[in-house]
Amino acid sequence: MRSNRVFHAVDSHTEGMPTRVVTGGIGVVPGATMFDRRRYFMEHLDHIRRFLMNEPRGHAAMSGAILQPPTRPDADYGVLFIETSGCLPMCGHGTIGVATVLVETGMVEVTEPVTVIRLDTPAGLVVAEVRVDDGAARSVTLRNVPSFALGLDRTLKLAGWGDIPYDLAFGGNFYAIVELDHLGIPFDRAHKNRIMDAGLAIMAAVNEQDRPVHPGNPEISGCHHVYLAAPGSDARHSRHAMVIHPGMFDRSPCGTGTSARMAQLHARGVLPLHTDFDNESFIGTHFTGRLVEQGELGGLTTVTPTITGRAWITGTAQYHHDPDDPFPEGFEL
Ligand code: PYC
Repeated sequence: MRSNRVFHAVDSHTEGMPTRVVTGGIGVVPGATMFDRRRYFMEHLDHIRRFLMNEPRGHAAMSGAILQPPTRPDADYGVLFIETSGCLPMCGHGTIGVATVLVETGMVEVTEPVTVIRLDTPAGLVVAEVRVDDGAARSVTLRNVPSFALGLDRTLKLAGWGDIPYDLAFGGNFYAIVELDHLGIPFDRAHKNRIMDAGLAIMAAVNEQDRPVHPGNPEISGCHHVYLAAPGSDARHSRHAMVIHPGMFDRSPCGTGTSARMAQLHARGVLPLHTDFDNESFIGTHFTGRLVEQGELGGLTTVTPTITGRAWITGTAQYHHDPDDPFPEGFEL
């Protein structure tokens, strides 16, 4: 075996969605904060993301998290979230995967029945409470960053579909939220190609006609996620298909998407604080969300969500770079 670089990883899935937790091989990314490190990584080290996420080592729906020393004294680990489309400021399913891996590999001191892990993410401090029973991480509840509805009842001009009503909300990433009924497509995996085409068309139209910008950090902008709500969804239980740039479905119920959906429902006056919200993914897996605090940012009402979900370790791996490999950065098909 010949290799001139090796990355160590613990692979996991959170309610169906992979998180490749990179535990070694990268070193400390320069930057005073995790947001600075994310920027540095995107500008100088993005080939590592492509190596780890793209085929043949990953796949079109691959997702991961790079562990780092924290940049703040109140955190246990720093995290950079990576996927095939780039580096996210925050990722809910990824946080649940990271917390599960840290507990089950003993990379943090484990206490039962709850181990608290403080993660320094590009979007801010995220605290994860892991319910541990007999050494096993049974579920993770994370307290996400403040979330908000940026706009309700907006209209998109969508070629081939006409005028489509949508809401825009933030839950760590920006989400366009659209009722599938308005597109006339059944909520059925047999129609996944039509759902994907519609989601990508909505994403492109939002970025062209109404590109969202975070009021507290203009470097967080653009819409890469579209939440297509199934008929019959309400403020207690919502089923959806989540279309993610450049063209995949979230397999999990999407932590930042659940947060954005709850912020939207709260802004609509139908989801009060301290009320359970069940968000169901396209493959039928669940996160439970709750809004626990209200605040204000740039004139907008914010809500702080907690998200509870489960993850499982699927393997441990070393990913080698053979100097003769014709695909040192993988490929997308
Ligand atoms: O769980 O927040 C999430 C997420 C974002 C993209 C894929 N999953």
